[in-house]
Amino acid sequence: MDTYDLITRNAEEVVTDEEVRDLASEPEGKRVYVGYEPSGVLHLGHLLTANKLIDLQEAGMEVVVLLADVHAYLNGKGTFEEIRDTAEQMKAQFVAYGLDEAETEFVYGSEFQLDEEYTLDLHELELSTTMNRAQRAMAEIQGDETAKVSHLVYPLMQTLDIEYLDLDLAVGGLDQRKVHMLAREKLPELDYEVRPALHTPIVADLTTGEGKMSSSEGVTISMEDSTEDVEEKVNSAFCPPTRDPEGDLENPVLELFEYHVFPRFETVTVERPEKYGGDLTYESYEALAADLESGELHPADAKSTLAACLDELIAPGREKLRELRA
Ligand code: IYR
Repeated sequence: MDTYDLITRNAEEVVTDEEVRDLASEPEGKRVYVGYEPSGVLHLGHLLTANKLIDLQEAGMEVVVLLADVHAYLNGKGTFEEIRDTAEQMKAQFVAYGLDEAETEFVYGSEFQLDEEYTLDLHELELSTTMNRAQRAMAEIQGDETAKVSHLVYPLMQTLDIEYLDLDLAVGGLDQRKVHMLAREKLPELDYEVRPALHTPIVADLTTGEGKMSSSEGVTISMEDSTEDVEEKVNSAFCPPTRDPEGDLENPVLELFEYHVFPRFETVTVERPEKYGGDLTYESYEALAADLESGELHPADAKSTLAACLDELIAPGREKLRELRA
């Protein structure tokens, strides 16, 4: 796969394509990051951006994972001590999942976000950004709670992170796009460079095929799930044999194959008894999706294969989490 295709595979959008093509022409040593509010257990939402980081590492880029402790604090996720503990566990799970510890720079936000220079830049941004603009940037991150002043500071800090971590590309789920657009507008006002952004899709809820899969709403799969939990959740997933003709509903089973399985497995084998046609081996998501659509691959067989693959992907992190909690 060529470098641009590897960098952008499974991305929902890149801003701008031209800037990302530039990066792809000389990826070595370019710094890219995802920031995560520490949370105790990684779920598929985290793993989707982690898959992108693994692609970018493979493309020769330097990967930075920001453990955004100050951001989590500003977003009401607990006391600072609780958040720090959770961040340690989160880091261990990322490493177990496949982010090479030696090649990945894990940074706590509090390591640089409390410095004087950062703080003064932050105040400058506070002065030039309307409350309305900051609030709009946070709409998809903040949840239902009434906005606090902390929620307005949050996207301004996320903007500065891109400069202070000396990044060439910001990566995040589509829910981060408004913050990244704010950053593109604001960084030049402080005489800092504009950086491109790459956004991964938001995967639909497992059971309904609607909306957004996350740990707070709907059903997701996390590092806490046992093999049986994974099987049960995948078995009850929405999986119409053909994609919805109206296009409103996603097929979450296919999405998981596309965003979670094929990026991490060279081939996927569906085991079937001889009397049902024997095993099927796929080298690409497209081939599997076509067979599901044509009826060659039964949804039940697709699901059992998906459950086995997801279980294999989360097993090392699940083991790590067990150790940490023992
Ligand atoms: N807003 C992210 C967390 C976060 C991301 C980045 I990129 C930062 O620089 C800081 C925080 C979230 O919603 O989890």
